[in-house]
Amino acid sequence: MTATRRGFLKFSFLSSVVGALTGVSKSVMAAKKPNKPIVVSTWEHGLAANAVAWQVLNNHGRALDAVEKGVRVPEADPDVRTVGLGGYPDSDGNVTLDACIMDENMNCGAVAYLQDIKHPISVARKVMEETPHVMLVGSGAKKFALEQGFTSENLLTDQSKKDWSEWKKLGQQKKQINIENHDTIGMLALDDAGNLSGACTTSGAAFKLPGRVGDSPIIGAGLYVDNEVGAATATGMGELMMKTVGCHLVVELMRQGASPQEACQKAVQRIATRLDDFAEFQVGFLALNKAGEYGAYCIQPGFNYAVRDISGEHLFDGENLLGASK
Ligand code: SD4
Repeated sequence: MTATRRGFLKFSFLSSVVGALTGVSKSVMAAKKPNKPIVVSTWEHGLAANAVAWQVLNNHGRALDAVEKGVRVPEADPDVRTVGLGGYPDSDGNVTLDACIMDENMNCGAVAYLQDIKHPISVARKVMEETPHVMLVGSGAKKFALEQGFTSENLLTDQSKKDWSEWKKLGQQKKQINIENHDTIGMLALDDAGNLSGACTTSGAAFKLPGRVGDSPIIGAGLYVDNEVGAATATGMGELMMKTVGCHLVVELMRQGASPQEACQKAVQRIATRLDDFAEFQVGFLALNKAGEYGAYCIQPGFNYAVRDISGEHLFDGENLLGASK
């Protein structure tokens, strides 16, 4: 047996013993050198967002700065229809935004039902850094944003107004299941220093009941980061993630040894075994661990996610429960 092979076997044996003792995933142990820096995010618009996050990461910047800067890209893009400017309004025609952010030290900040402020993620970061609280909502969140120097602007674009008027004309009573209107961005990053952070921002379910808040600003439901283990974010019909505290579940599954891919799959399976109506909705989970390994899983075909690391930029279809990938 060659020395290299003996060395490898010894490493594998030690890895499995240490893994068994500490509960650290085999895949984490197997990765000798973490794949860092790396950023992952939901949907195709994640490509442009990742590109901006990558500039921060590639310059040895902090994951927290990367995810904030990254998700500001779709927030400012009127063509991304369920985030920030140009997002679909609620059933009364008001654009209301939800967002949260979490760093490597368990610090987190969130805003919900925020109106007229284009970058809810940056307000969420201010809540995290400038207040003793985790979440501000509605008029209080807006007042805080204005005090922090954010400007008030109309976020209802002509296109969104038109779509809302048509929706009203059709007299659609049933809230949309978010299979088509799914542009929430959740982003996770691992920086050069080996620290994880995440961000999630959305205008929520299109034409939602006024006052409705989904999973995206709820720590544990739409986003969770534990710097010892990994991070997860979600997209789709928020009520399902809220009922199962989905992203916290994904991170805890990784803590128990699941790879990011397995953890996302198990979390979707939990939804499928607990919630009778799950097949009417889309839910997609995306996860990243400390080794820079990532994975995703969803209920319906159609969910994709963007990855940027030293190997370049990639767009992958998420594996799904109910059908083949598109
Ligand atoms: C929500 N999860 O408000 C958000 C919507 C979403 O892709 O993710 N759309 O329920």
